[in-house]
Amino acid sequence: MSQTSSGNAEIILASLSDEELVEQMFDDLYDGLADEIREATQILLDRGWEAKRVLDDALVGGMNIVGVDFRDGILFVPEVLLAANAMKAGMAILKPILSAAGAEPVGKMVIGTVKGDIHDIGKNLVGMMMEGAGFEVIDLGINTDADKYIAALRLHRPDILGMSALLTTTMPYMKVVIDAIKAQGMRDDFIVLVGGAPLNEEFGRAVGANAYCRDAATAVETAKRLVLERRAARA
Ligand code: B1M
Repeated sequence: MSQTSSGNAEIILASLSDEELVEQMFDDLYDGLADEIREATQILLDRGWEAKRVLDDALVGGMNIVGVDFRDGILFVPEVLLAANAMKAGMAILKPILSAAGAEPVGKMVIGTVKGDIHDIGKNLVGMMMEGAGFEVIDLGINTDADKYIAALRLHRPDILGMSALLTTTMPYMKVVIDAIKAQGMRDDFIVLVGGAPLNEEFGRAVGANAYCRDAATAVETAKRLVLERRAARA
């Protein structure tokens, strides 16, 4: 049973309808209430919601509201950090379910947020969805420089390199990484996928990536398709 900070009234999350609960999750994400998000995520799963639906309709939906108010100067960094933490609490419950595909890995991906950038929610989401689709994912974390990417590519020999950037000031670093990989004579060894809110297809082409992925689902589809094409071409 949880109390939320919405007003002074105690709200029993389990007593809410699905629709009310999702609305309440939007409020609780906004207020950065990790315990409530954890509990509500579990309630929706217990009610038979698919993990992907909880993620898309409740968590990502709520985070979009936070993003708009952050953009408009209604929320500030500390509040957004709390919201991000609350989202992570929900994601921690969903992750093992989304990743439960098991079986032989479909392929391997090294992923990281580029140098100068500490946004990792989208990158983590992509990693989770890729794991859910059967890929092995090696996550290099945030603020990843070219040397770290290259060391990981040499060590893990993945099918895919994934890079994430959320800032217009950090997205050009993707080209630095791709140029560094080219300089090492390794560019053709990997599929390079890029993503992040400020990017688009044109940018992906301009930096020399194989594809730009607008969201986690697109990343999974694109990764599967390109890995299959590459294996077919090499067979
Ligand atoms: Co930041 N921030 N932030 N922030 N932040 C943005 C990105 C911003 C758009 C907000 C705004 O002004 N509206 C703005 C960037 C503006 C710009 O560059 N044009 C911004 C800013 C300015 C900043 C700071 C500079 C603020 C400051 O300090 N003054 C600072 C930067 C610090 C740094 O990185 N050096 C900063 C800090 C932060 C927090 C730390 C407070 C926090 C991050 C917490 C964390 O990640 N652990 C934060 C947050 C949370 C946001 C917003 C609100 C939400 C981002 C997010 O998590 N979205 C964001 C506003 C917004 O985007 N609406 C904002 C949810 C996530 C699921 O979506 O990351 O887009 P997204 O990922 C998607 C797709 O893009 C794609 O798939 C994902 C899932 O569908 N994708 C990939 C992403 N990566 C991929 C990689 C792939 C494939 C697909 O590889 C294959």
